[in-house]
Amino acid sequence: MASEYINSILNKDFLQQTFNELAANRPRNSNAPQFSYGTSGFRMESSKLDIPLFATSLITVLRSFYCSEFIGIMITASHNPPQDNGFKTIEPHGEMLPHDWEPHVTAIANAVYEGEYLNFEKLFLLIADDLLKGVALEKSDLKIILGRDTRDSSIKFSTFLNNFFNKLTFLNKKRVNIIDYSIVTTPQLHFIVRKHTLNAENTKMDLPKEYFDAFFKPFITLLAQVNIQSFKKLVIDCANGVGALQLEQLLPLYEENSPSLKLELINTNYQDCSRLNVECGADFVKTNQHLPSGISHESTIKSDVLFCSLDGDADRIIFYCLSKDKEFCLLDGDRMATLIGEFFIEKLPKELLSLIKLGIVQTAYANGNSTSFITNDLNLDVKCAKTGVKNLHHDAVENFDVGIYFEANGHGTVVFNDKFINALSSYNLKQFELFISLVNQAVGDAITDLFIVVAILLLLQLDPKDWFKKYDDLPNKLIKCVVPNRAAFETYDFERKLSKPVGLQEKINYIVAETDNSDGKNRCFVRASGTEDVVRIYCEASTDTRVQTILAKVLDAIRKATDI
Ligand code: 16G
Ligand code: MG
Repeated sequence: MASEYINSILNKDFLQQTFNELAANRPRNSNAPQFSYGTSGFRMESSKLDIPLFATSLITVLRSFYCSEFIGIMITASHNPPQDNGFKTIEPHGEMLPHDWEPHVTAIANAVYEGEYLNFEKLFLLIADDLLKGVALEKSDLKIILGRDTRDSSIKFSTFLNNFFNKLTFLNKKRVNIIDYSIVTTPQLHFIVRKHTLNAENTKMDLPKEYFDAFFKPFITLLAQVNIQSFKKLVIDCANGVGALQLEQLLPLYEENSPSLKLELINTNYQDCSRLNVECGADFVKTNQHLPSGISHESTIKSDVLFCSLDGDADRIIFYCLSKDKEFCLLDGDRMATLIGEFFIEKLPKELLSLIKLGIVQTAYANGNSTSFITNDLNLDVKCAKTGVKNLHHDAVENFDVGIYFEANGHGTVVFNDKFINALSSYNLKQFELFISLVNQAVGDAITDLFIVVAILLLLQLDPKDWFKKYDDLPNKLIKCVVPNRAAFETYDFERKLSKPVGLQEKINYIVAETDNSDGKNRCFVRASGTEDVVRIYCEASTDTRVQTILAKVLDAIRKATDI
């Protein structure tokens, strides 16, 4: 039985002591949080994270035994404010925790919170029996890779994890291998966990070198082949996060090659964690639809500048430029997906395209006009997935030979299968092959997405302003509403409709239909956030006034339905 083996290797005194400390620290009030491990792991105010950290650590032990490979833990709260933090685990090939394991992490966290020590231990061992059935545990080692973002609290959590794994088991030291990569971007950690697995490498690698060799070198080679005309300067807003640390290492290497495209890094103060994501970064720019702080006047007056913003852990990116009239033009995830789709259509021979399934995966948040553009102008297949990178990733892999997936908020990448790679190899398309080596297929990655977008714009000789003019976004707005219990909001149809609270969807349908909808473009949906204690309301329509009208009425309907 797995539980007997796990039971025999646990350092129970240490586990009990850790449990006691956590139990003593947990807040005692009637608004007890119900923890939930969702698409982006656990994420909340850092002082409340001890118990989720404990649950994440235990499930990582089980997962490492189960896979008999390295499992990663990333400590980050992405675009959230500096006082927040979070954890998510990374699978041996760079994926996220399998969906069916999520309830077990949630169950452990909630059992600890309730202070159910005996039940907790029983629960943990039961989970072990359930999940590790038939696994040859005696042969498995405990192999864990750690990474963290630049938050002050990340150091504390990382120290806890190093300690915890070293003391938790009675396994012989040789069988406990913890590699700490310290400050890294989330996609870098996905990349390096995968690399350890593929190379069967048990010792620490030179991460910056491995990562830059994989993605940055081909980018430089490609730049040397193109005539840089469509824009001359790229301003990169690093959100005062880990992206700054990584890109600062890369900049001197980039400049050695003196390309005529200038790179400028702004918001690079990752040493001061209180500035992380403040007035800058991908989420700030996407939500507020205006420039972040830190952009020089000179950059705003020149016409040949492209801007972009990373988020706090550099797994998403948003581009933008200024029109001739200096209006802000947002080039979001929808625009990146359509740009990449167009590039594949333009550069691949028709015959090759006819052999493969090329398509785009979006979420309900994709602007309706981007979806129409994909269907009507690009003639590509488009699928809708539930929010969360792993849902889009899954659908892209399942449905397409080349699957381009992006959330409007800038999370995304491209995945190719062997059928495509084999088909491509029978054509002599060296530059295209170089291009696809820029793609981090493991997970959406702000730095590699940056290389991809810049490469496409240069290869297509496309001015960012012309990229923006490919289609017009429908006016839209995303707002949030605090409700007593967001779990009461259940959705179906890829989150586009509510099944609960009962009756609310009918009201939303009525509001959407009664507001002038002569062109049939009105659309509004409500879903519970997976990262904040709120529900989100998205609306788009042909005019701002319609958007505002619908949102106000839907907000009112939510308040009535939830008795606020
Ligand atoms: C997380 C997800 C992101 C999603 C967002 C939605 C990952 C790596 N990140 O940041 O894909 O768009 O949550 O947040 O999966 P929400 O549930 O609060 O709207
Ligand atoms: Mg992020």
